[in-house]
Amino acid sequence: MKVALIGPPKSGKTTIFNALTGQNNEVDKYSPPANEPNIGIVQVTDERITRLSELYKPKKTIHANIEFHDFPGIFAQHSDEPESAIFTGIKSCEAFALVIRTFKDDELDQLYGASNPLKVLQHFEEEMILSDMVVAERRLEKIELGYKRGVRTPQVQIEEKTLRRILEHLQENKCIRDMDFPPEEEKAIRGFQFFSSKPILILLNTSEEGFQEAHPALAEFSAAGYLAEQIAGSFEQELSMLDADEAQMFMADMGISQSIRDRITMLCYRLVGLISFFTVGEDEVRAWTINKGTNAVNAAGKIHSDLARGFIRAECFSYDALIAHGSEKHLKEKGLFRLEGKEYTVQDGDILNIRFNV
Ligand SMILES: Nc1nc2c(ncn2[C@@H]2O[C@H](COP(=O)(O)OP(=O)(O)OP(=O)(O)O)[C@@H](O)[C@H]2O)c(=O)[nH]1
Ligand SMILES: [Mg+2]
Repeated sequence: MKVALIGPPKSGKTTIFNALTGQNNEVDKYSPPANEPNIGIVQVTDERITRLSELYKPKKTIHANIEFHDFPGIFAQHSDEPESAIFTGIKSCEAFALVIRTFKDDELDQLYGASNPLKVLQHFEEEMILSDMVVAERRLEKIELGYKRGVRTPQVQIEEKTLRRILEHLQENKCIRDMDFPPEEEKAIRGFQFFSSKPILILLNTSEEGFQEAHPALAEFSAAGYLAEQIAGSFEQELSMLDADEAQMFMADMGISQSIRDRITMLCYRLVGLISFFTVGEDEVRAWTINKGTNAVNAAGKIHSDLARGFIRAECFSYDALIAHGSEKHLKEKGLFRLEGKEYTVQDGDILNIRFNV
């Protein structure tokens, strides 16, 4: 999964990115916006994988991971072009983490206005909505032109109908992520990667002193249904440069119980509605990431398209049952080793072995 760190200029995106990835990219108050995003991969901590690895002693253990893309500040001026490379890059990510500055800095206040988290979110959503409107309108104009030339396939008609519905929704100043789409509509608009269709996590970047109290905006974001978290950005960046024991000591002082990686990866999972299933064996123990509600055949396709194509059955047992009973043999004796069909909804912590034939 790819998550984009976005936000106004100088809100601390790169600082938080460095803390997350252990990279050491330049953070600076006066540097001009970067042209390219910084990219880093963060392993998703899951103690279940560690336990499975101890049990199966595989040659290889592969954890799930999240790819973070740290973009330069956006929406500072109104001239941003909806089809710019930066926007295309941002929209190719499945979810956004919006970094909002709450630490005090007189110079940044002067340059970019005093910190006002609620206003920043409102501004971002308005800009995303506007940008999506431009994209939808441009496409509708092209479709109209096509109609005049006699291009009127059923697919284009579904696309047109969906885009009109989207446009109406956007004109009411509402985000696309609040809408529901039947599968054929979802498919017709998937390629647009609309800004306002993506789930958004709010990260309030706070000073070390400010971290001791919950920022008042946190409660307001939660009440409005957003997932929001307070991060002491600069402090976390410094932590990421220490060794584990030292970092633990400083974290305890600040009352932080989990590393920034664990906190943010967990929030991203919740944000997108992700779960993990596992494959195990002598060669490899591996975690796979899927959306909640994914069926067995689509989960198999995540491993390899052949497994979905030739899917016969999924041998399945749960991680919890395995740990409770100690071995696959004991599970079989207890009748906890199941055979599931294509439509079985995979559960978090399922261990799957796909029987297939191609
Ligand atoms: N006091 C304080 N300063 C911070 C914090 N986070 C970032 N800064 C400072 O704010 C400035 C900008 O930080 P960056 O991380 O580069 O911000 P950015 O959002 O990546 O900036 P652009 O990519 O240029 O938009 C730097 O001078 C940082 O040291 C923080 O938590 N506390
Ligand atoms: Mg930056």
